[in-house]
Amino acid sequence: MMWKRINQEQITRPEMFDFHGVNMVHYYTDNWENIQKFQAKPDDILIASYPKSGNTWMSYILDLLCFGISSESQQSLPLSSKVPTLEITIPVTKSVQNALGAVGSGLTLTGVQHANMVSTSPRLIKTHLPVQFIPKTFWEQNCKIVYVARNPKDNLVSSFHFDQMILLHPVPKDWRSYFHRFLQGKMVFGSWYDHVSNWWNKKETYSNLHYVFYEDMVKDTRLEIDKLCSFLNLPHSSEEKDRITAKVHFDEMKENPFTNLSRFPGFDRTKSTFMRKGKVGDWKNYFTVAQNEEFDEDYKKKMENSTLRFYSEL
Ligand code: PPS
Repeated sequence: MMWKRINQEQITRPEMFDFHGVNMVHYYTDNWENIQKFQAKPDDILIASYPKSGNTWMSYILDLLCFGISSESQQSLPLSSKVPTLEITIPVTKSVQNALGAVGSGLTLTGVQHANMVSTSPRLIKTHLPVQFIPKTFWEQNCKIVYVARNPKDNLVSSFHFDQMILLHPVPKDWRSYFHRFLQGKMVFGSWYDHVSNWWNKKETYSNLHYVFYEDMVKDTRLEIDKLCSFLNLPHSSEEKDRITAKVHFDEMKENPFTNLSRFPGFDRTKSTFMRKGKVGDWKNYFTVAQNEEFDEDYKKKMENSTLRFYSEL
């Protein structure tokens, strides 16, 4: 729906730059003042993650949990229309800009405008921002936040494929150099290590944060749905939770045009596919033995003081 009106010709591969100590691209910083001034509502649910950690999967689960499996919007609206990405700014066609009342100077649609157009209650809002960049309104309103984290090896492999297809990110060079970029934290949205650790530490001071692991979702989706229902105080029947578990299976989401982003114009689909594999342990098909050793050694150093534990195989 929304994506049809994006002006693909104006999407050009950006450069990465240092933004307050985090590597970013302009598509996620152009609207910075308005992002920081964003007004959250107390019942907003923020779905946060490092890129390629299962945010879309979590968004769909929450959409079904909050609005029901047979709601009208399930038959008519793509997930990406219902769950705005807070920090994004993308070029849109003139008719969309006119319809928005010519907000802003360029022909763009921002995640903030999009979020303000969402009329559901609660609103589900997606972000990949590191915790220190989250607009203060979310903390002030004590919004519920779900953070999804994925083991770094699969995260790296998924990002490598994604960056080849997404026009909003710089083109990755070869696998070898991309591998080292990840270790150095030279990724869009910054270092994986900082992202997952800083969000993890936030749990100590902010109780409305539910931290979920992608690997747990793969291992036992139903159990994670139970935990989400408790966190969100959603009284679903066991049967409804079973139905939702089936509906959010990778194979279902891959075939579902409302969840597989098959219409998003910011992708070069000759390079990869959005619903790629959805597996734990795919990294073994890419890491050499030497790379795995280098990765593990570096990981130990970076994460030695963290209580975070990841599983890179099931
Ligand atoms: S994005 O573009 O940063 O928002 O990507 P994100 O949605 O966070 O993560 C994409 C990866 O999640 C996988 N995925 C799933 N895995 C298992 N089950 C389900 N239902 C599911 N839905 C999405 C998706 O395939 C990407 O991982 P890879 O490893 O590339 O397949």
